[in-house]
Amino acid sequence: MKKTTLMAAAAALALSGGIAAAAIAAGQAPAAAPAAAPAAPPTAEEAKAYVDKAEKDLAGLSEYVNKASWVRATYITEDTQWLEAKAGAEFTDLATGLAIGAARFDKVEVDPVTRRKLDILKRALVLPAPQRPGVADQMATIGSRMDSVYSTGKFEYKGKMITLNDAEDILAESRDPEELKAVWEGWRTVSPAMSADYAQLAELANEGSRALGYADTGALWRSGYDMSPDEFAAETDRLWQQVAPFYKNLHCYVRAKLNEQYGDAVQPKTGPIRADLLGNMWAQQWGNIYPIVAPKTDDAGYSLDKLLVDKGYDPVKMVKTGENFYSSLGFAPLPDTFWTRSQITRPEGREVVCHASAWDLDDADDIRIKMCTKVNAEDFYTVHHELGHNYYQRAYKDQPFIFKGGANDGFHEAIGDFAGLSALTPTYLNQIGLLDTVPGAEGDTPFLLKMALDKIAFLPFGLMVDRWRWEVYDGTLKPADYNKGWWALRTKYQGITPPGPRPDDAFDPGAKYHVPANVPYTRYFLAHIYQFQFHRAACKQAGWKGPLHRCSIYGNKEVGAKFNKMLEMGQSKPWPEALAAFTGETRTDASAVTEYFAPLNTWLIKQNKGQKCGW
Ligand code: X8Z
Ligand code: ZN
Repeated sequence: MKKTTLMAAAAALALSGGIAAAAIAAGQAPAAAPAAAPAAPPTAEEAKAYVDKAEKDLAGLSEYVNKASWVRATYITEDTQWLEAKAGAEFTDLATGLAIGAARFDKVEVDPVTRRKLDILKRALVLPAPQRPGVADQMATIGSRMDSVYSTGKFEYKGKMITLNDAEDILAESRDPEELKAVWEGWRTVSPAMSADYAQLAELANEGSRALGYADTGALWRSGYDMSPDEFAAETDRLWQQVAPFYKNLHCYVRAKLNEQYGDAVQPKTGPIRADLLGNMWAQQWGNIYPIVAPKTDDAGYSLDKLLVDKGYDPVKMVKTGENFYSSLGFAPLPDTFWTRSQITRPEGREVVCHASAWDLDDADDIRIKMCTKVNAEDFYTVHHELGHNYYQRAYKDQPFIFKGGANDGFHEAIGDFAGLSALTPTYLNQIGLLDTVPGAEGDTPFLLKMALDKIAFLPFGLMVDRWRWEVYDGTLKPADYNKGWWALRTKYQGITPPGPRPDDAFDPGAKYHVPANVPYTRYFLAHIYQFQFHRAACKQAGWKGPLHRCSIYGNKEVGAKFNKMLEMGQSKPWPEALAAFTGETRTDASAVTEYFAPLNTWLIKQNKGQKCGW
């Protein structure tokens, strides 16, 4: 959990931006409560000693908690859920006590390193628990259960019980609107079972967050960015405004193409887009419908899905290829244990969490991925994404325990995506023998359109998931309105609508992994901006003079070395310093996104002429 960037676990977890993941979830009164406040104000020496001991205690428990979570995520049974919840609650107890104890030093003048560690300790929990006996266990149990319900969810389709993986394949490939609707709705029959659990967990986490001095759990989540929670919310608004006009152009173009494909009765020419027509279970990345929206004149020249199959790739070869990319930048090969301990494909005969994640079990060398890899372009990309987490974890392994984390959680998500931006270029695919001929300029619009279907389409989704949770946590949304509130945001930001009326008991947020797993989501919105800032800076360092989308840093050891310098910092410094170390910039800036896609935006505006865009 700790460094697990995406922890499935119940109780908890996922803290890539902070201390241990595990800490993150529930927590009750610490078994051994921190010492009661002494009569005299505490001293700077006491603060330092407190932090040193906290690091030792947390590090001491971390591997055990991580292993319990790993076992549950790769072998879901009643027993492994029990073990994970027990270990998670223990860790949370410890972390909760340490967070409360850290507040004692709020007014003490301490050195900057100790201050930063105290601050991180206070906000390290994703779901803090109230200090009442048994509540940490209760929260950890609910968390583990929700994640397991999601991960083992199945529904009947055409007389067969199918998994999320099966359903995703149908959403990606089928062009039959009746079938799409049935499968989209079918997956959402799994989540109503979680809604009462979700509401209860939210209420308890809020109580825990308030005890730590935060307005609510949303404010706690927004406090991890070296600025105030309100400033951070405003910052995400600012970034969204930078990219929203481009998203609207893409939405307009895609809607027109879907209308051509399906007709007015299925996809009208105006208004929101039907969510099940976009090739993805959550309409979060639209690359799978590229064939429907492909430009009539220009040809992409290749399909990565097809190349991978034609060249005989298997899941292990995909991961080896990902490793080779990082090696070309100068990163050391993955340890042998990575290969013997990772879960690369879905195992037979047992239930597992298939949602991809990267793990660091021992806060040092025992790094692994857990995927149910399929041989397709999407997972080729995901492999680079997950390995990015692992290389980050290894780069900061010599930092003190509390600083082992991403500069912020968005950085953690952006590392592998940054690698992926180079690894998807035709030039790179050609260099590694996947693609025989690199297309000329005629390939640019198709390439950029495909990228935008994933990267630009994602932005409003990346934003709205936590907007919904912020409203849950601040009380704007009551449980009875959870689903209505979800769709209000889906429509407002993404311009999409469900394929039919939603049942009264629907809990559609629960059909997206990160909601039952309690993994904060704004990190992915940020990552979709940082990765372009990293890419622009890297290409500049490499002396690249062409368009950004054609730049690949494959094989560039100087860029790799400089990148590694940023990774090695972990979260020891405020994130603007980490950003500056690699890019020279100190602000999050979506101009790198608009620069990368500028030729496509011009093209979209031309295609959309005469259309009434917006919804
Ligand atoms: O959850 C993930 C990664 C693991 S950290 C596979 N992602 C988000 C998602 O799938 O919803 C990557 C992109 C967004
Ligand atoms: Zn990730």
